[in-house]
Amino acid sequence: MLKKLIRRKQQTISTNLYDRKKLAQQEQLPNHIAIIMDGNGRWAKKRALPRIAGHHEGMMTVKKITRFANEVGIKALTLYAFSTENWKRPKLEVEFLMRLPEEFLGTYLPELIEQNVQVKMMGNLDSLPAHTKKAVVNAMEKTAANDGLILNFALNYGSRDEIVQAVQQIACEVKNGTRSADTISEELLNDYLMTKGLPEPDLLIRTSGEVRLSNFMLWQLAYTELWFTDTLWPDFDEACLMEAIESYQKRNRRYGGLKGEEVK
Ligand code: V07
Repeated sequence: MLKKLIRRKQQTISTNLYDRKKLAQQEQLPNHIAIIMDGNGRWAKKRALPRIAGHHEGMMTVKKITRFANEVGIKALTLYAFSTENWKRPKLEVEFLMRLPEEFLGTYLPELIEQNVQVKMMGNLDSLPAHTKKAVVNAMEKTAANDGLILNFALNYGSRDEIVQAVQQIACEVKNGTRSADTISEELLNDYLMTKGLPEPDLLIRTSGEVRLSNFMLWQLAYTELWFTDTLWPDFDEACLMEAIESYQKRNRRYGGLKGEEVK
């Protein structure tokens, strides 16, 4: 009896989610969602588990959310997996984190290929351990021709670093005479950032109750809707993502009568 009730409850939940998904698809969806996946350590601490258990659970959430975003019809999903600051963490924790891309891709790459997902990276890949770099480069190569969801991982990424390296490249061209300073524009800078070719995020999600950007996509988030939740990343699920999308659509509806420029 209890089992039956539980099953019925689960069915209601999934039906609701199904309906909400269909409803959301009738409106303008955010093309590009970026997520700061915070709260993995706190999730583990609450359960008296080591921090790495939280990171591992967080990786499972990445799979779940990628699948769902693809089903909904999101065009690009950028996930902040490792910041340039994260090297300061204890050595064993960093070593564990650097194994996660391999583990993730080892079990999930065939499904990503099958689902037509294109894997991309932004960040400095050259200073990653060789085994990590090999796994992510292989995933990018194997999915390069796919034209479904773009799954963009920020790995060893920092936004100020990104802007500095773009400016350095442009300055070099000015210095050696291949470019004149008056050709420097927002569009040009876009072309030198690691998000070249990607649309700007329409929606930024940060989990775990922190309300700051932590050096993430500072240039690209200029006009992005921001959505914060107290939910810890390992507890984040399909219903949470739907809630964020619905909130984005509600805000968009409110601005419905305005032209693009006025919205900005
Ligand atoms: C990491 C799990 C998610 C929460 C945030 C911290 C821990 C997936 C990846 C990954 C990266 C590249 C790639 C495939 C998967 C990952 C790191 C940490 C370093 F091609 N999750 N995840 N990478 N966490």
